[in-house]
Amino acid sequence: MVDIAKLAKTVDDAAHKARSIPQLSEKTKYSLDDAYAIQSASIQRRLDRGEKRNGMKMGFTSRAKMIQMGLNDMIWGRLTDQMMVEDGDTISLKNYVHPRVEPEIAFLLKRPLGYPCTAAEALSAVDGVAPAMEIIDSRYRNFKFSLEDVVADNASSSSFVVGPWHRPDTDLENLGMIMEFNGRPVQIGSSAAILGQPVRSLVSAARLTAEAGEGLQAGWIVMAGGATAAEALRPGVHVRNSVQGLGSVAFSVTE
Ligand code: OOG
Ligand code: MG
Repeated sequence: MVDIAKLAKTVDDAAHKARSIPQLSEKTKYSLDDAYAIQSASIQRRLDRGEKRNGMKMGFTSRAKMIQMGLNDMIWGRLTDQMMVEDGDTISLKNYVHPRVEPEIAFLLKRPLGYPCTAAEALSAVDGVAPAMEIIDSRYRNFKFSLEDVVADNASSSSFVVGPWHRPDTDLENLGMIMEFNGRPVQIGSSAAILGQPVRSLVSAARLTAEAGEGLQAGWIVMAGGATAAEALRPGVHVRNSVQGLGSVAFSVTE
């Protein structure tokens, strides 16, 4: 029997204290279902500390991300209010193990979204779309993991930052995305890299959360997944993601 509660405490403690741990699978054999149960229990520990659930994130929705991490299956994770960084704020590396940043698109839902749904139905539940960035921070040493390990670790979720909201009927099909460190482009991509079009990621988010018996809720933010490979953060960088037609979102990094 896999001790879900114990493994949930292990990943939650590592995230809470920003300390790296060996991959759970080194000592324990567990399934993908177990991994999502560990994730759910670890998020419950955060909710028990007073955090509020405010969304979900999709992972490995682009080829660039799959290639960078060597995994081919879409995954998802749970977001809380404590993970949210205000646009323009400064984060301290002290709160992370080895954070990386990736350019994303975010959706804000105005009503619950179940599954099955078409892309048009998914869009009709959207209140706004925004340029965004996710700060991922695997709790595993050297940012190395199996599919089960990364799922148990809440899909490397650590922080996310969302820029100005735009009307939900904004065309998201093929928007240029440029992520800069101190004004120098470090990753260049397109929203089309996210499953061909980010709305498909929202449909997948509806499917995966419905399969988990949760669904997507009104007021939630859905992060569609990195459009490019992620970049390691270092002290002194000012990070900006500019998305064609959606403006930009930024944050700074200190020691
Ligand atoms: C896993 C999280 C993947 C994305 O946007 O593809 C992800 C990782 O790369 O550590 O957030
Ligand atoms: Mg991501």
